[in-house]
Amino acid sequence: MQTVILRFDSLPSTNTEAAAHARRGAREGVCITAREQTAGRGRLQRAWSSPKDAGLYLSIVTRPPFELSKFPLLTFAAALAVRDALIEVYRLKIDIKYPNDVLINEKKVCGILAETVETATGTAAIIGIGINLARTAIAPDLPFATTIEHETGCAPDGEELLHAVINNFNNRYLTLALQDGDTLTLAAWASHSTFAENKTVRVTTHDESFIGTTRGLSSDGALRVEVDGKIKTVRVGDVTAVRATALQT
Ligand code: BT5
Repeated sequence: MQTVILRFDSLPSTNTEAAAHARRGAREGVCITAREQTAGRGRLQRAWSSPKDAGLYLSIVTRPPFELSKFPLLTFAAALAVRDALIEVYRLKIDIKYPNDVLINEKKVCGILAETVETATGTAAIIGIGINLARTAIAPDLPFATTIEHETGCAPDGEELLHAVINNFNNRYLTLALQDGDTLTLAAWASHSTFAENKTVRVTTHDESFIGTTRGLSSDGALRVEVDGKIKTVRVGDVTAVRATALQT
């Protein structure tokens, strides 16, 4: 994928802008970035804190050559790419939390929002990535969030990280597009996420909340969670780690 970066000072959301470009026929590899987002979005219309020059806010237009059933794995490919980039540039120890968070020291440094958009030339997928660079990226009311500045003690170079994320996403995307790309991507995700196996987690969906133990990913990318000896398959919702002490109280 050949990337073209379109830079904006301020946008409501780079994902919304990228979707508009895709509808107008933008080709795969168009990457929208903004110095700030005034209406940055997470899943379920949650807000993504995006103050000026405090984070990387980018959205890549993809036109996947594979079947729709593989699309959910784009989020995994993006999380793996962010992990690759953070290790390459900052040598940080990174974890990935199901389904769309990249963590440092158990705190969220990056969120990913993959969305599909119907266009005249087929379904495009917009891969939105937000990474907290400076301490000012997050308000104190986000205790489970962190920034690269906080973790490294240095003001980060967003430009170097932007290129590392794009290059690594290209590689992970090429892998996903292979015939056995789903298997390869799921295996890579599972080997780099402490959430894949044997982790006690709380799962919260719109209609239930339960605690169980993770038992890997299913072939379509759902998280398998064992509860009272039975496997529940989690496709949507929030997953958080539960500490042993929290279970006792
Ligand atoms: C996400 O949603 O984590 C996806 C975030 C995707 C943001 C990128 S930025 C570029 C592109 N353009 C957009 O408009 N979006 C994408 P979710 O899993 O629903 O998490 C949202 C929750 O994370 C919020 O409800 C807050 O609790 C928390 N949060 C908000 N801003 C944060 C930040 N900057 N860092 C860490 N956590 C944050």
